[in-house]
Amino acid sequence: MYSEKFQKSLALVEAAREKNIALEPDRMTAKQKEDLLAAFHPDYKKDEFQELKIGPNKGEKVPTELAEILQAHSRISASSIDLENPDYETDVLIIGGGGAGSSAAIEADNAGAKVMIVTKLRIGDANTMMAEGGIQAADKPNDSPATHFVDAFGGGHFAAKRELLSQLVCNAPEAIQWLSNLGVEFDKTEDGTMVTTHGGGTSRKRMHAAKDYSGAEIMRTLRDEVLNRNIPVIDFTAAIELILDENGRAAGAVLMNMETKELMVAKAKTVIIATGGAGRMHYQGFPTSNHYGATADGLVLGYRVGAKLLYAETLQYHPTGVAFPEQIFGALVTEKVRSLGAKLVNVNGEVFMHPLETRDVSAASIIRECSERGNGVDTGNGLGVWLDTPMIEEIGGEGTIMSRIPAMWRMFAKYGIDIRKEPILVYPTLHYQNGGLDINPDCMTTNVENLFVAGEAVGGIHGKNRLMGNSLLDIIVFGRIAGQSAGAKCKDVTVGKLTLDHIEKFEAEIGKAGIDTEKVSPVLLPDYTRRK
Ligand code: MEZ
Repeated sequence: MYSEKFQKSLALVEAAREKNIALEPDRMTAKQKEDLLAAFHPDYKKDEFQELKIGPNKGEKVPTELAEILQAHSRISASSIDLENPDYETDVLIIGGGGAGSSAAIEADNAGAKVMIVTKLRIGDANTMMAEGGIQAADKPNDSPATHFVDAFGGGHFAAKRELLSQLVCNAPEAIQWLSNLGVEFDKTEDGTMVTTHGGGTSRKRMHAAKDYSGAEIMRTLRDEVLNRNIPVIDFTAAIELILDENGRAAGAVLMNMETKELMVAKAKTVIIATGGAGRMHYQGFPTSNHYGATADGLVLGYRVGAKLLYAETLQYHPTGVAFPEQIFGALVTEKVRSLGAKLVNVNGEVFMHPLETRDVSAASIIRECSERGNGVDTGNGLGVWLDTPMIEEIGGEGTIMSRIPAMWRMFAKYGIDIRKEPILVYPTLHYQNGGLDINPDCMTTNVENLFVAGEAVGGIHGKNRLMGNSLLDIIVFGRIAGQSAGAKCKDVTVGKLTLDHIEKFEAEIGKAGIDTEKVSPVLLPDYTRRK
C-alpha cells in the first residue's frame, strides 16, 4: 500500500532481506554507546533543560516543559476550600486508576484498610493498558533475580537505587504467579510452560507476555479484581492538590470533578500517588505512545508539598514509535517485534545496529541514522527507518505474526499495510518517565510522611534508562508494596488538623524567585487546541 515515493527504498529493503536475516550485527562497546548518547539522545540536549529555582530539587535541571509545571501556580486558593467538612474519609486514598493504583488498592484492601481510588479518567485509562510486549521475571531454570538485576542495573547506567531494583527483581517471579492466580492469560506452550522472549539488554529470555497486548490483559484482570471487591472508584475526578495535616504529613487531597469542576475534599490517613507518566507533555516536541492523561500530575502534586524528585531529567524515547502513517504517528510498535527477529534497516536497505541494544542506545542510533548519516526515509511527516517485519515470518515461520503480535498486524492493516509482507516505518516516540518521586523501599516518599508512590511516578527503580518489561513489573511489585505499607501504616495514624498552607508557601517562593508565569498545574489533560 506504500505510495510510489517509498518504492525505491522498499525494493532495496526487499532485495537485502535474506542477507540481512543472516547478518549478526556487532554490539556497541561501552565507549561507542556513551559517545552516541551524548551526541544524539534527547536527554543530552542541554538547551532543552531548565534549572529549578524553587522546591526540594532547587538547582537541578529538568526538561523545560516539566520545570514550567513544577514551578506553576496551584489551581486553587487555600482559603476557598472547606477542610473542616470532608466529602470523603478513608484510610488509604489512591490517586490514579492504572496498574499501580489498582494493585495498591487490592493489597491495601487485603490489609483490612478502607480504600478509595480517585482517577481523572476511568479505571484502566492508563499507560498500563498501552504496554504491549511483556513483563520480565527471572523464573526459568537458566535465569535468576541476580542476573535480572545485573541486566537492569547496567541498562540503567548503574544509577538505580540498589534496594529498589533488588526488590523489583526478587519479587518478579511471585508477581507473575499473583497475576496468573488473578486470571491473567500469559502465553504458554501446550504443556503449560510460559513462553518467554528477549528484550533489549536482557541476557536471558524472561519476557512473559499475553501476545502483544500484555498490559491490556493485566489491566483487565486488575480492574475486575478491584470492582469485584467493591473498592470505591471515583472516576472523572482529579486530585489537584495534596492536603497535609498540621504535622506536615500527607492527609488527603483536594479533588475536582472533571466535568462540573466542582471541588471536593478527601481526608485520608495515608495517600498513594499512582498517577503514571508524562508522555502527553510532549517533551522536545516528540510524539508519544502514552495514554491521554499522562501529564506528570503526581510529580507536581508531590513537589508542591516538598517531596523530592530523583532523575526527573531522564526520559525514555521508545526506539520504535510509528513514523508512518500519520494517523497513528507516535503509537507504540512493541520491542517484541525486534525480539521476534525484525531488524532495523535504513533507506538503503542496510542494517545499521543490533536490534536489541538498550532503548536509549537504540533510539539514539535511529536518530543518528536519520540526522547525521542522512539515511532516513522521508515519510512526508518527518523521517523514519524501516523495521523489517516480514523477517519475522521468514525466521519463525508463517503465522508467527498473527499468533505472537496480532495487535501490531491489526494496527497497520487498518491503513492497508500488511506487516507480514511489508516493513514498517518507525522513529523514537516519548514513552516513559525514568525519573519521579524519590521513595524508600516501603514506597513512602523519602521526605513526606504518609505519602506513598508507586508506578511510573517513582524515580530511581530503573536508574537512568529502563529495560523493556520492567515497567509492567514495577507497577505490580511496587503497587503491591505501596498498598501493603500504606494499609499497615494507616492503623497507627491519627490525622491532625488539615491544612493547605503549603500552597501559600509555594506561591511565596515563586514570587521570591522572580518566576514570571501564568501557568497552573497539574496539567490534567493535554491541550491540542489548534492555534494560529
Ligand atoms: O516495558 C515496555 O515499555 C514495553 C513492554 C513496551 C513494548 O515495547 O512493548
